Amino acid sequence: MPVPSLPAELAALRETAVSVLRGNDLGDITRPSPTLYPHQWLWDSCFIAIGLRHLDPQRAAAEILSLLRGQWPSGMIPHVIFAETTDFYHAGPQRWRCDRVTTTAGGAQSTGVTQPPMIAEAAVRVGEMMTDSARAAFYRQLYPGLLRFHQWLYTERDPDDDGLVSLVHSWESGMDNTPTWMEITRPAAPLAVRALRRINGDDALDALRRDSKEVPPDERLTSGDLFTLYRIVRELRGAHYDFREIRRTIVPLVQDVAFNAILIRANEHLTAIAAEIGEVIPAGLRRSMRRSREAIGQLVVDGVYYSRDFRTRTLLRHETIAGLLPLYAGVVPEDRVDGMVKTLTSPRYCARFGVASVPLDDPAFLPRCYWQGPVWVNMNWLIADGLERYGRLDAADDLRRNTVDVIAASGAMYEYYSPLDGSGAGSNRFSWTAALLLDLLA
Ligand code: 9WN
Repeated sequence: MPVPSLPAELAALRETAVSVLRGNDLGDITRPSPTLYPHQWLWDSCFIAIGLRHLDPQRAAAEILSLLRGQWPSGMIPHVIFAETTDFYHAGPQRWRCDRVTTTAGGAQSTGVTQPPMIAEAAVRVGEMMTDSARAAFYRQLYPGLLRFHQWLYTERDPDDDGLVSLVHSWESGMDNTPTWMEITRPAAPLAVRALRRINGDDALDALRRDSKEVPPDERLTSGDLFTLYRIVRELRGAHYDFREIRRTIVPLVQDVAFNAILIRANEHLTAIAAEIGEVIPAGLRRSMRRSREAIGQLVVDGVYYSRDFRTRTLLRHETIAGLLPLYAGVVPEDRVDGMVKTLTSPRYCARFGVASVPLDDPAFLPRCYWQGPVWVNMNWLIADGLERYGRLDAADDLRRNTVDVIAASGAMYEYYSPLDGSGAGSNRFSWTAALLLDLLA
């Protein structure tokens, strides 16, 4: 691929991004980070493919197709497919008892939950870089598995035909400790966690955690929250990952607004993929797709989109970056768009370095703590795409420029950045930051 002509500083940054992706390349999958995430993650691989397409479209297509190796007979595509590497990840195969449950059709070991369905978006972006015949071949390989995944999302996770699919773990949202999820998750804390915390405070719990060697623990989930997420994994396994059983347990069930927005957009792409290769989307799925576009309108109050508790159908009134993704889905009525643009470019969301994951005036806001405030490059990318879709080109350009600037300021591909001073945090050499930078510079 020809390298675009860039000023020297950006050309060097681009080289850094390329070297990060090469360093994290494990063959036909890319790990998100060399120090924190040694396996394949669903939505990471999609963002990674969107960047890799500028280097090697076939390799980018392989990144997407490799997700199908993990597909379960039910149609689910898991959020992590475990690589055969030394496992230093805190929620690896042992946490999921992969030795006892072989679940994927291809025999790969995986988690039992999914992640935002970015696959169709990534496939279309990669397809844009291919010849017509190569694209058709790629789509034909991908389509059957991708169709089953979208069907599974509705049949399994939207049992009452709401048009909104429910998530069973905050890891499925991709935004692990976002305040919306933590509030609904905390009541499921294990008894031992509550007892230990009462007797010895959080220090005793901190001593037990395994995930915080690379990153200061106060920049990640609290230990209590982490152990609660592990407990939910146990509950899900006990319920055989079957939604009809899960809904009878203590597992929090959320109609997550970001996940559903991404699904709505993915449905459009899946429809385009099917049309291109002469396939017809089954009528049942077409009905669900239509219902979703209408149902997301039930999540808005006073111009703000929220996630909803599946059991009580009450809105979880935490304003976060997740509520901005209906722009990306293209489901925001025109008369509401300017209000949302004003919000996301206001000091509340910071704007200088992109969009903060939690507004600065939220009591939960912490500038360097994971999904509790930092700016994430994938979120900026999705929101900029939505702004462009609505013709708000200046706002989209500003957001993209600010995203490149925040990466350029440190010269490093961090997992996330402080919205206050742009400092990098989390893992360095993080793949989707590198990949989406390549896309922004193309
Ligand atoms: C759990 C890999 C993943 C991202 C998520 C991010 C983080 C994992 C973790 O890392 O989640 O899936 O261990 O915290 O929140 O969005 O896909 O980069």
